[in-house]
Amino acid sequence: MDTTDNTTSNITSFAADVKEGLTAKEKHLSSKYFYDDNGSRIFMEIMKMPEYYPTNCEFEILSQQSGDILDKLPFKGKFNIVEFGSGDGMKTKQLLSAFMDKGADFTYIPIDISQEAIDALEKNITDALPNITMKPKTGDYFEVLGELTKSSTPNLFLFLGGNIGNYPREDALDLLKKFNAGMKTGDMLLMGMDLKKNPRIIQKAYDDPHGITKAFNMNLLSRINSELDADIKLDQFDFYSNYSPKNGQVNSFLVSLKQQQFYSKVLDTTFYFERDELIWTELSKKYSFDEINELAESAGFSVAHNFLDCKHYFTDSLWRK
Ligand code: AVJ
Repeated sequence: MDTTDNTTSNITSFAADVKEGLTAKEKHLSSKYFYDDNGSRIFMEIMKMPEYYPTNCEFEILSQQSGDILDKLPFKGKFNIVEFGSGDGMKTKQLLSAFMDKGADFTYIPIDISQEAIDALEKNITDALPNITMKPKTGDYFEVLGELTKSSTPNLFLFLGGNIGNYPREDALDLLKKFNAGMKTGDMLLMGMDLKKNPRIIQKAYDDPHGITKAFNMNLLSRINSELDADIKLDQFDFYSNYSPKNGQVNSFLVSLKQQQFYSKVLDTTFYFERDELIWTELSKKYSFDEINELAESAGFSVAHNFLDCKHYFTDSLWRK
């Protein structure tokens, strides 16, 4: 799900980040730690909720407009489709299948840090598309990027799902500049980005009535209990999420319901909370088209086309280096 870390994230960086984040003046835990096995399962539940529109919107775009996406690519012959953080491939399958129907000559290279995720994806894709040429890679995005620039084959990079929204502006720019540095002139990037829209729609997607997003956040505390041998009382924390239409940000928090403390044996540290003290867990940024253009240009790209769902909630934004 994330570019740098996920289920296989090593205990040391999780431990160090928990210690830093929960002793900071404004407490925080990174959303990249949502996605252990349990968290990934909860995220799949989120994607099935009617309130969580991004999945359906992007599925619609890729089911209905992949032919148009192919038409916008400037490539003459063979090309690679390189995917960062591919998940279960349900949405990507739509694009790959449309490209194959249109006779495109490509190699599909999904990259993920988790071998388990890559194995599942490979089976899922080859079952549906037995004729596909697929060369999955496990490892760090940027190591793989380095290898790809050495070959003269042009690349279409996929960064779907709206993951870029989890990065604060400076971090998003850093990441996109690194992508850019790993690309050749003429290479393309298709980026899923969630758009600004009626604030009630967004609010409901992140503060759902089923409590699934709450469970997703609470999983961070469960991870601390099990991986860092801690004694957090889960029922003494609540979840709060808020969309601000002024800055386009959904910010999510865990809230300490009373003055309390917990102890982690692994960290040999006691952590203290005031009543109503917040732990910031996630940013999920929503964009305007002006912001998309500005972000693309700041990172060295130009926007070739925005592919929108019928409600105009979400864009797969096609960028050219
Ligand atoms: C997977 C990062 C796109 O920000 O919408 C869903 C994660 N968080 N509900 C998002 C998420 C709360 C999701 N991304």
